[in-house]
Amino acid sequence: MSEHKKRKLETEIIHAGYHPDPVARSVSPPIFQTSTFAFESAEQGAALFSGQEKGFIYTRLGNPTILALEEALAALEKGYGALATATGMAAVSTIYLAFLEKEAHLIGTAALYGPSRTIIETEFVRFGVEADFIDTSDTAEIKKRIKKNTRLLFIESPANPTMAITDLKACAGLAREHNLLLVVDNTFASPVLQNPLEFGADVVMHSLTKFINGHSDVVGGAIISRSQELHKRLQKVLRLHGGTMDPHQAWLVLRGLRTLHLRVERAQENARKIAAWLEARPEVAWVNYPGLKSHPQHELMTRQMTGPGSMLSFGLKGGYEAGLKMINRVKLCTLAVSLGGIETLIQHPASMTHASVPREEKEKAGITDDLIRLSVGCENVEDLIEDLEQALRES
Ligand code: LCS
Repeated sequence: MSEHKKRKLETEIIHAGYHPDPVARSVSPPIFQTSTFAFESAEQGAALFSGQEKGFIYTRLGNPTILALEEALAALEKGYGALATATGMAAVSTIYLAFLEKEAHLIGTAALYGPSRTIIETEFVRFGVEADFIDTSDTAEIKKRIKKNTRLLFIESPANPTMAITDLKACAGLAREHNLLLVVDNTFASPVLQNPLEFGADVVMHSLTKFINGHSDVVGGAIISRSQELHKRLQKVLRLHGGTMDPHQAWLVLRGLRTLHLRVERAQENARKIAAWLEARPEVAWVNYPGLKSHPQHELMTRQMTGPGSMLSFGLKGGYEAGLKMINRVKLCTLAVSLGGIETLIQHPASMTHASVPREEKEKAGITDDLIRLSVGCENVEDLIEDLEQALRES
């Protein structure tokens, strides 16, 4: 990202989507906590429903507080438009419903967030949808798997929890060549570190629960599209199946969003130090962190991200048993799933976030039993290292 773009982003994070209301001129946006909006006349109601007139009708179809968040997200991801959803999984299911028809084929990153693949393998399979979940950091392998009925290339990069990185520009090239849609789950990077639409992706999604809200107190999701056509298609499906956001939820996410760059930068600084420290420890067998030279896609990360972020995973020489002991011994880090909040969280993906993925598939995706995931927060880094050290000492 150029200096100019970074400068623009840092100001947009604070201001995008804000339009002072003309009556009270409140500096914080109002929360329109209403399910429905009054029509001036029967004629106006009909005009709003037919689309002849623009305006709010009913909160599942749109609401000013939700719109403020959507405008901010569209600006940060440089998209045509954004849709806020009830959760990250509502964003995933809306995308699948909108673009997968009966007997369609999807290619996805093997190390996806567990439920993003489980919903295909246990639910969409009922409609004949088939999928190949593969190592998408290998572009040649993606090319081999493309079939006549392939519709979607669903990439998570960096991936949860292996931190594998996929070449977005190469994927966009394959998508154009084979007439597929490229969707990128950008949750782990956030718009501060990566803008997939700039590399040619068609649709970007987020679990807003993570970095964008950033305070582990709200769930939410978002879908940002490159074009009006894609946006309209997704909007239609979202409004019909009803996975929309609530106005109060949107307000909370918007409040969290306003400090996104500050939190991401501080957490990343901490993660760089912790990853280097872990890599040097005698008890540690391996560390997956895109900021380390030992990461297989370190060079690719520097081309498509502005920084490696604050998520990492590692394994101990003592394997699963030692890892379990360690995560039971931490005191400052919290043993919990989720990620991207201001506090440091530690968890065991094989038995927690990815428990729904069959064991054999987990192994293939690199989600081994010894893998521990760390979402580094914004605490003092020396305190975090002290905590990890005491937890490691007797593992
Ligand atoms: N995409 C990614 C990359 C995620 O990490 C998650 C949730 C989702 C989508 C789904 O979002 P949600 O519906 O939860 O807002 N990831 C979680 C995790 O790693 N631990 O707990 C949840």
